[in-house]
Amino acid sequence: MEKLYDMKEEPEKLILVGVCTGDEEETYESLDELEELVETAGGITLAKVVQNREKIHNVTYVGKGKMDEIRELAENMEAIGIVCDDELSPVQIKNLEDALNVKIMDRTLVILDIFAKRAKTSEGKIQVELAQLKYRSSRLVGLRSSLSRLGGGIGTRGPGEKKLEIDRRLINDRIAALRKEVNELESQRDFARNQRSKNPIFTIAIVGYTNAGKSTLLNTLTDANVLSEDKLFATLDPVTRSYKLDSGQEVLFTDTVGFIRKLPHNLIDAFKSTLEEAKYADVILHVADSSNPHLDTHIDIVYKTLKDLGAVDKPVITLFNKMDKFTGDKSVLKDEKADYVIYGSVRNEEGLDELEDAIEDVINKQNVYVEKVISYADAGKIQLIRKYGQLLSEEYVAEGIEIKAYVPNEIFGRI
Ligand SMILES: Nc1nc2c(ncn2[C@@H]2O[C@H](COP(=O)(O)OP(=O)(O)OP(=O)(O)O)[C@@H](O)[C@H]2O)c(=O)[nH]1
Ligand SMILES: [Mg+2]
Repeated sequence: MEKLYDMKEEPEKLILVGVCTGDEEETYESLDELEELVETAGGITLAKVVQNREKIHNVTYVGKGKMDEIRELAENMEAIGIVCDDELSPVQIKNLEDALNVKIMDRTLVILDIFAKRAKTSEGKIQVELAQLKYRSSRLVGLRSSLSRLGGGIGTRGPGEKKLEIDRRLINDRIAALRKEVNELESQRDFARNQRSKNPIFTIAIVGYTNAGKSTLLNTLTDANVLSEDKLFATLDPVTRSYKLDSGQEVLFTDTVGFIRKLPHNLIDAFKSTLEEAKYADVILHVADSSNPHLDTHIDIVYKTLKDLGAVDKPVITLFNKMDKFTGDKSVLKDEKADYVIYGSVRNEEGLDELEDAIEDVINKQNVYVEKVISYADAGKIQLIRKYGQLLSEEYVAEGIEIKAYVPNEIFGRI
């Protein structure tokens, strides 16, 4: 996994801490992923500690005994901090800080740090900084000593390497200003969406777990030139590109930020308008990485996130991607919630024809069949059908042009 920062300073040496409240496998998977996140943010994992508990400790995250163990481990290994795998409350941070005397971080802080580094557009930067400051403002008491301990490192950098504000009053001013900008951007996006919905162009939202190959797909189909890399969260800003299907119909593809376990709610809030692309799409194109050993968990998380975003009751096409790297038996690749399942490799351009067939099929199911003679005076309407629907045939007869076509409801009304 590529690192985000050129480390001028020593990478932060960290101990990861998780609490297992039931599913042991899930706890370890999640910790492995946290290790990847930490590495991406420029840290080094020295050890992983798991505590089995009925539930996460309200005020100290782990129990007393575990805390002593972690303190000793941190001393012996010279760790400068710990990263807990769940979002810590202000009280938990404060208590851990007092008891362990090292830098206290959590999964959310690490994800926000990566997002800050990745943000490229001004919208992305505003959204990330807002999420970071909201996280920070509610935890200032506990965090202050943690963050000043080193004066830098994970959790202290905003978009553009800018140091995040520490002063409460300044933080609140900045949050208010950023929120205003986000609201403005949101209404612009709503406006653009409204304009789009007047043109009944069929939209396809590409969603999936981070690193599944979403941007690679968009690039392959449309020469979109979106950054696609073997990194977590390579894409933050939504990109929409038009594409002409074989039938001649035009559709729009939108690629956005990938999903992950425990996606911080501050991020979901700040990125709401971006993430909502899925909610307004006509179909969900779910890209999954078949070669990932945790595929099933990833699929569950994608559906859970879609539900949280209100993107439900839509046809779903699942593309099991990276089949070139998949070595097992295909029968284990299952997605019972999907209406269409395709196996392919975007890198080798395999499965793209089937994908297009599935899209055409979804479209045709939503379209209405028309057989009609259009007068020569209205011939312009045929252009409309070509663009938004599927013109099966046209024949010139005495009264006009006799057409057979599939068209969206809106167009049906207009002809
Ligand atoms: N082997 C293999 N690798 C692929 C395939 N498709 C994409 N990749 C690689 O997977 C990595 C991630 O691809 P991206 O397209 O950036 O993934 P993404 O889903 O957009 O990821 P985020 O933007 O981080 O959410 C890149 O290194 C791609 O080259 C494939 O079919 N086979
Ligand atoms: Mg991407």
